Amino acid sequence: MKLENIRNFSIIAHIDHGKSTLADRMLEITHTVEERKMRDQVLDSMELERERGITIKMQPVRMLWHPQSEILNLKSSAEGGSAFGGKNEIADSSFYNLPPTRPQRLSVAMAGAATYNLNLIDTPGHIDFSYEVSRALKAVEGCILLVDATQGAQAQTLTTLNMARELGLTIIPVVSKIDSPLARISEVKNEIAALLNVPSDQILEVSGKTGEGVEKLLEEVIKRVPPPVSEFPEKNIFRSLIFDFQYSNHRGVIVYVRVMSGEVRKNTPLIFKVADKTFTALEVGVFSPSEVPTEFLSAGEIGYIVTGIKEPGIASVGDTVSFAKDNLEPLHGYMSPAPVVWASIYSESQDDFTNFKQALGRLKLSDSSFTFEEESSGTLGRGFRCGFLGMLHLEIITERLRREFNLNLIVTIPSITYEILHRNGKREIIYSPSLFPNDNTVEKVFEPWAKVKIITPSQYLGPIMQKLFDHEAIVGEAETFGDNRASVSVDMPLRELMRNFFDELKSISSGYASISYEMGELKEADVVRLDILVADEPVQAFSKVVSRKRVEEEAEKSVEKLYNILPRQMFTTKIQGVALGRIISSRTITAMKKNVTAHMYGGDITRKMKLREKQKKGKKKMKEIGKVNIPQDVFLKMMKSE
Ligand SMILES: Nc1nc2c(ncn2[C@@H]2O[C@H](COP(=O)(O)OP(=O)(O)O)[C@@H](O)[C@H]2O)c(=O)[nH]1
Ligand SMILES: [Mg+2]
Repeated sequence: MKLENIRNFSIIAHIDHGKSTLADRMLEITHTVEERKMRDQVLDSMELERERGITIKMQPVRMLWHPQSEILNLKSSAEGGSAFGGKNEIADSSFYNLPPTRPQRLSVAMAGAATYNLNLIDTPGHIDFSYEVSRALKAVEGCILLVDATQGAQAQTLTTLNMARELGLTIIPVVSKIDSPLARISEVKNEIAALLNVPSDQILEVSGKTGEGVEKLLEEVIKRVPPPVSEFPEKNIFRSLIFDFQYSNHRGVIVYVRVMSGEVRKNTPLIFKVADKTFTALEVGVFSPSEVPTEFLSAGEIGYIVTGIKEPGIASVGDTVSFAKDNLEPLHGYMSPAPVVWASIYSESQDDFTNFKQALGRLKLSDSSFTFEEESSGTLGRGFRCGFLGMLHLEIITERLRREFNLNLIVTIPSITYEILHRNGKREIIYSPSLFPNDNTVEKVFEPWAKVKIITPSQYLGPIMQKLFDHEAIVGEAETFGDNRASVSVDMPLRELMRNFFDELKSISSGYASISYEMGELKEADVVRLDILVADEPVQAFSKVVSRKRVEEEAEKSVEKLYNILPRQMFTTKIQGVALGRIISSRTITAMKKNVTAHMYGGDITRKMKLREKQKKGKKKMKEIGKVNIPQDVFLKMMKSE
């Protein structure tokens, strides 16, 4: 396909603003998906995505389209110019006060009844998956910034907007869900106009539900988004950037690439430049939206290459795939995202350890943002310390491990990392609360802070400020924009952000306030470790690091929660919260009544049982902590913050 006829764009928006539904209509208009195969949010193909109604992974799709519209088929070259020359101010990115970093080739004649190759990448909207968005944006020249007419601009709207701006992409602002009786079209347009600094009549309107405005939007994409340019237009020097990959049991790693120059065909010897590993392309193709083989992939296009590579750890996003004999520098890749929360995961039975390890390797081949490292714990055996981009990411990964690999897992209470400065000057990073030092060797503790942006209808500002105060936030500037919106910038300990702040914010604002954040600096923290003991044994998975001034409240909460969810045992069981060497909170679960011998379990027998348990360690099921049976779902419930 000629570069002039290619457009690469992405849809970005806050979660639920209608990206995937808009993509559905585009797939229909361009006849990319057969009618009988069409279903709502067809690009959300993962079972979990469909069940929860959210997009987790970006999804590229190639659409071939022959626009019917007069505007695009104007015989403009016959007029001695182009429809997109200086006359058409919409096509000029400087109009949007955006840096014109991408070369624009709008003067190329686009007249006639051309067929366009439109490469769309649908993206997730939740903050935990913004790494997906950042990668998608590196593969395109423009994006549709979608804002829900019933919701207005939200925090993630700003975050994705800033990402797109930094990359110098053409931004097409669009109001979605205009069919809804709750739509506040002109109000929301004013908000976007203020955010983008554009006149509100330049903002398009669509309904993904009825399809209104979608064809027009596609035409605007062709008009406003510049075609891609090739790094080496004259020669066939194949170079492509990996922005994602998948794993297939028989075909190995399948890399998703944006071709920067040249063209590639099946059976060509290629190389992963950074990993320095050669392979032969088993197949090349495009997404339609499922993989469809093509004869070749050429400059400007988005598609896939089947590598046949089955070893983990070779393919990585941001790497360059080029001809094996290429001796140029690799393309500019991506920064790996730093995990935000950590949790340790153990298979319930140690017999599953090998399977579990394999499963993690496989999962990483479809989610490059997930990290893991082997560790071992006294009571839980061998497991993995895993890093996640947020709580939803953690939830999705553990759920996928259970479903896709059929594993029974114990997940510890998630935690952020702390940096300890010991009295002897040694610095240490602590990933797991159960390893947080409990003695007086600690000089100082440092913790990460987050830079948080909150967007809310102005009337909720008061209660939000109170919440911010409760969560130790330092409130910075607050601005109002549009008719009734406020944005507040705050710094907050990441620990406090993870302490259910998202849910609390949602509930005090009736769901209208939204949040986005990035990691900030380390600051000194006043925190202590809280252990939960069951029948006098600390359960490592339940340990937490909490603010010193909230230790009592937290101890009571955890003990109470466990008391309510732990099944009764054969004997009376004490649950205690212990911090700083003292018992802070305690509850006792009485023994099961039907067991007549329950009252006979004295200290002696218990001790013997403990001994026996220790001997059996390694063989026994991991859920047996000490002498108490803690079912898997108790770990899951304890892991969730509320
Ligand atoms: N009324 C109306 N609802 C819509 C429209 N587009 C999407 N929705 C609904 O909004 C919700 C989120 O849509 P989805 O496309 O998954 O949003 P995404 O998270 O941005 O991909 C779903 O319940 C859709 O049915 C629209 O144009 N009009
Ligand atoms: Mg979606």
